[in-house]
Amino acid sequence: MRKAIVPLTVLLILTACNNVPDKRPATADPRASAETVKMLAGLRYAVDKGIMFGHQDDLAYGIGWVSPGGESDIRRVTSDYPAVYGMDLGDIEHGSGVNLDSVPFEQMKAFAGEIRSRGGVITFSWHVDNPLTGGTAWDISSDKVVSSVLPGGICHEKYREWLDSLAGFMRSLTDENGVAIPVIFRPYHEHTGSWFWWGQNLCTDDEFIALWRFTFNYLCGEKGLHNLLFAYSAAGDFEDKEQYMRRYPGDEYVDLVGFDYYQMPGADSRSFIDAVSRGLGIVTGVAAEHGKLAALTEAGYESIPDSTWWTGTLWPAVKDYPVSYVLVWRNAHNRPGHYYAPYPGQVSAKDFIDFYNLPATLFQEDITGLDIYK
Ligand code: BMA
Repeated sequence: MRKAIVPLTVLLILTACNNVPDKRPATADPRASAETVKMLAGLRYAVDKGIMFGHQDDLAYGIGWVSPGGESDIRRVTSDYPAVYGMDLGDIEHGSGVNLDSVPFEQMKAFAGEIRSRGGVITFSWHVDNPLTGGTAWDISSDKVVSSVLPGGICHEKYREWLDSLAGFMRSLTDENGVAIPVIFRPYHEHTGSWFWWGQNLCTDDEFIALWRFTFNYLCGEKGLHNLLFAYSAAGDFEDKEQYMRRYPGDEYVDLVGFDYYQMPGADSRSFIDAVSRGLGIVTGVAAEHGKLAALTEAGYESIPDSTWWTGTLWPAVKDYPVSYVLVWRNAHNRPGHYYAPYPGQVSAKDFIDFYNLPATLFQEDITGLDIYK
């Protein structure tokens, strides 16, 4: 026994001296379920194989169709599903049956089971209403909202109830054996912008961090949820690493770091490539330093008017970075022109197939082989 201990001690000292970041799949939640720990390890492994493609509300609706069919615009174009599926929990806080975009939560639950059985990855954002004013997530009329939900604040009890409702939904996500499905939870996104009530100019850094930590501790502690990986995701216009990290709640509260970036109408491809590359340079650096995953948590070009956007703009922007996934936003069925993925006949559909065929873009069939849950 003693003989074994000495070399191990030496090894530990050497490792510490080398200052090599610890690459073990340690989840932020120290009591994360075995499946969640495995998923984090699988996601890390997949980064070496390529970049997973994700799509918001992929199974819920698309251009010219609305579920219950379980269709997918990505599948209609490529004959394959995305690897990552985004969904939004906005309105779960009110115990509503449908989210802010009218997707039934029962349907999301069914999709989660389906996605899990295919080996796909699920990520939830939360466009949560403004608890102080009763407005939407975009109601920025008060800069007291975050402080109002913190312990001692006038909306604190209400916020706990909202989290209870969210926790109930998260807990209901189980596979065919009744095992909790691990998901990536991405609350309070785009916090470096000032268009949501938790944004840059709407609360102090300390308040934001307190909001994050309270939410994490309440869900993983009091509510006993252990199937969550936490994603910290800024708006794409952050200036530098210092600004990116200013509201970082700490390594014990985060599993994945990312940001959202869109190509605006009229902006050129070069500016998108430059901005995304610059952001990924910073965020993948942070990820490496802190032992986290990195992702382009939302991206896109509304209506995709550029016929070679996928291989000519998106891919050059991301391909050189160790990124877990890139998720494009939703294909609204009831808001003309508000779509970010191609559909059959769409001007960029052919280029999307070329993008799909690149060896380093990962879709469902690619990750089935990797089995990130094992
Ligand atoms: C926004 C738009 C809105 C939508 C919201 C939440 O970017 O797509 O129409 O309600 O996301 O999904």
